[in-house]
Amino acid sequence: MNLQRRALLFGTGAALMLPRAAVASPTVLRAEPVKAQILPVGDGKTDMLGYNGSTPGPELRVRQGERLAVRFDNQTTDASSVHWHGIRLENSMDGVPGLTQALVKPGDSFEYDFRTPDAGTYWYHSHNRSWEQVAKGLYGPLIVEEADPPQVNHDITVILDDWRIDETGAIVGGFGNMHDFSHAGRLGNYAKILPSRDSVRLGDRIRLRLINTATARVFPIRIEGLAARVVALDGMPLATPRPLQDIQIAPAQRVDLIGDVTAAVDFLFVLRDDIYEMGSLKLEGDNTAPASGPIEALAPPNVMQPKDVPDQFLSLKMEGGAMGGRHSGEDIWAFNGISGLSDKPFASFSQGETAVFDLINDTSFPHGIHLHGHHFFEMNEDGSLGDLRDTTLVDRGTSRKIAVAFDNPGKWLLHCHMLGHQASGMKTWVEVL
Ligand SMILES: [Cu+2]
Repeated sequence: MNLQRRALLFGTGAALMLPRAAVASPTVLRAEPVKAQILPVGDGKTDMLGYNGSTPGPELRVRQGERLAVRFDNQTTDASSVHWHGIRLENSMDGVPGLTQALVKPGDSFEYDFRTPDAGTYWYHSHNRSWEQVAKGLYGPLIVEEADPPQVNHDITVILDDWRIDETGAIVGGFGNMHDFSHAGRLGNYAKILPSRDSVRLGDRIRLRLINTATARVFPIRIEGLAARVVALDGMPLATPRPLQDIQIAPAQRVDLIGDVTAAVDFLFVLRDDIYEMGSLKLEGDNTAPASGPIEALAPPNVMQPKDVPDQFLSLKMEGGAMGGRHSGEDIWAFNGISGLSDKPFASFSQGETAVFDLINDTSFPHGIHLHGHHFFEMNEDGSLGDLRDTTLVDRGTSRKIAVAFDNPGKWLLHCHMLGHQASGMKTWVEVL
């Protein structure tokens, strides 16, 4: 499906602002039907799902090490659950129906209560029928603040999303159709940013927390008007901030930037033969006392390092889909010939064990592989440890090794975060004993 050029080229002023926690994070997250202004103001509103009256749901903010206690109240007509993406939390709070908790039926509630060990940019989303519930709006940002946050004029959350929507603003149906599942997933025909504020001053130093909440879309993004460095990926600080270049951000991934505003900050979606404006932060005034020091690294992550010699070496082959080879799984997609969750885990680890996974993409589509409850290192060609992430994009016909130090006991999902792929077989689980 082609992107609607008219809808994408809406320019400035039409940004939907993210609802922001005013003082403290709410203690209830109520999933319910909402109306949202997804199309530009003046066009129709969209019937969606949200939390506490809005989609995205409220931005939850806690300090590193604090507990987040939220009662999830399901006021929708479908069973649901909440997954706290990227948080290394207790297994019983991970929000995966059938693996870590029971489904939360309509009218029922569930108490989530967990510690947030790592500062950074995270998000929460439905983990039941997620290809539909996330696409309809059941997600929101979760920000864990550093004990000593970097000095910036504004800390701005920027959600990137796309929707499959018609001219009247109605979400197009056909969730879970075979064509989407077997190809790239449910790609939207309309995309834009949802920033938590829509203006900055010339000379401001700002932090941007990019979150791709789309169910299938990989966004190649160019940001103009900002002299910035990348300071964190998937919540985890980089040892050395990197100069900002075009960013590829897969579903569920996050990128944190800190930079100085040199013009209106434009977010450009770079397609093969075209560039779309996804929105911008407009300029309002000058900062007469701009920050001048270098952009420094955030405090290093406190994640267990993998051993030099892994305890286990595992091969995880992504198979199936359209234009893919045969496999023995019973659904569209499979890992190592098995579709969906088996009774037995794909692998078991003792606490403290290191595993290296070779993620082999033997399909015609890219996949963003997400491990619950842990972060892992992408490994470089020479075997050294690269970026620390919770979701890694493996392009079609390529492979990537990741190294994981398994230190969090429980049953953890390992799946493709193109949510239609997950729904049609590309998922498994591991156990840490
Ligand atoms: Cu996939």
